[in-house]
Amino acid sequence: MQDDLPEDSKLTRTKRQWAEAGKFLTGRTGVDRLPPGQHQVQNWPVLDLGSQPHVATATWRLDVTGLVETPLSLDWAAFEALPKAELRSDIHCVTTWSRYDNDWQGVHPRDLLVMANPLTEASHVMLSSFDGYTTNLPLEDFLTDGALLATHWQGRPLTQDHGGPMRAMVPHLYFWKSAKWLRGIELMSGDRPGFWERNGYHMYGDPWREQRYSTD
Ligand SMILES: Nc1nc2c(c(=O)[nH]1)N[C@H]1C(S)=C(S)[C@@H](COP(=O)(O)O)O[C@H]1N2
Ligand SMILES: [Mo]
Repeated sequence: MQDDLPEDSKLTRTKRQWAEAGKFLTGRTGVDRLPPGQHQVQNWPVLDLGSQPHVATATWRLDVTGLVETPLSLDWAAFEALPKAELRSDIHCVTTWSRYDNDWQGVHPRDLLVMANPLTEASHVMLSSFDGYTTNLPLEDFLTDGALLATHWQGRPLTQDHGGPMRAMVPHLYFWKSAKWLRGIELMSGDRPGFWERNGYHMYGDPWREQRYSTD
């Protein structure tokens, strides 16, 4: 037997990458799939600050600013020209509902951010939205395979109430980190609280560690 299989062999590395990626798979069954304190819903609740801005694609823009070599300001056509991705994820909202098997289409944040040439100091992002909402997360989390700048849900364009024409979707964090009607992405050299984070919510928000509030 190969009990001396090297730690860094190609095979071991590949398997390890699969295992790490498996953290974000949604194919798990049973209690493992539902984070602590959550319950499953079949509908898709709408949560916002009381306004659902109408954002026409004709005037839509997405800005990438802050610690980047090449600031970007894309119109809808430029955004549509980026490579498309599809993925399935579970939603976990801090208000305790979880919704399984959401099929999304959109653009991976990393496929956009690579064009902006982030500076090495950039460690976090602030997402800001057309309704004035903001939320913060580590750049690394925003660049994961699971994250999306989502334009479609279950095969249809994202409706206005759920953040259409485009929203962030970061399924491994509580859903308040997934800014609807996304308008801007600012790269920062440290963490800074967004709207809910200033109002008692956790700076990171991992549903599996039940990081709901800043006191957790
Ligand atoms: N722009 C914006 N994005 C937002 C919010 C908001 O009020 N404004 N609410 C957040 C919260 S608290 C949640 S739980 C989810 C809700 O998304 P949904 O309405 O599509 O379920 O959006 C998040 N993104
Ligand atoms: Mo939420």
